[in-house]
Amino acid sequence: MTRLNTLTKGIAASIILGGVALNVTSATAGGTHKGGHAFGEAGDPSKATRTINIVMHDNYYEPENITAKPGETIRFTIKNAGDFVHEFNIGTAKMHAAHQEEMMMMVEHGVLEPDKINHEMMKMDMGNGQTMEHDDPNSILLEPGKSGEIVWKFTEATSLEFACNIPGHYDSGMVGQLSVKKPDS
Ligand SMILES: [Cu+2]
Repeated sequence: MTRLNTLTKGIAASIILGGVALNVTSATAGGTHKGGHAFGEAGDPSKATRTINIVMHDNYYEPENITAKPGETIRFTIKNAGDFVHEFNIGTAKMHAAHQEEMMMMVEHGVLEPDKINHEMMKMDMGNGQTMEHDDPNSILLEPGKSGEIVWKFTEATSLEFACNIPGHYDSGMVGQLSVKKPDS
């Protein structure tokens, strides 16, 4: 049995028994905590100095490269122009790898369908006060035709990725480079 199957069974058990804490959540993946990350935090919309429009296609982003400055607050407006559900998630490559496991479980449990998000299932308490809901300020999950926005404050110079962690999408090219650097470096 693969590790993933074991994790999946763990979730199913939590739902049925209403017990056992689940260790794999977006809140803990990559050593993050609610609302804050080493590379930044949820931004104050009134402090956003720039808006970047992102269009999500099957399976790539437009644009595929973004540059931000340390200390800058950016408003990202995101539109899903594809036929499938897509995600815009800002993080490190390591965070995305961890998130891909969660997304796989969501698909296996029917929470995520190729072109649809089962919002009611997402809100289901897994027995430890945690849900599969994606309310992390660094990510947004959109159904086909939907739009949304994220306001993020970048704090330090670093190399990040924006990515879609729905099974298969990252590997087929749904990832872009986001470099946070001082203007003259
Ligand atoms: Cu995608």
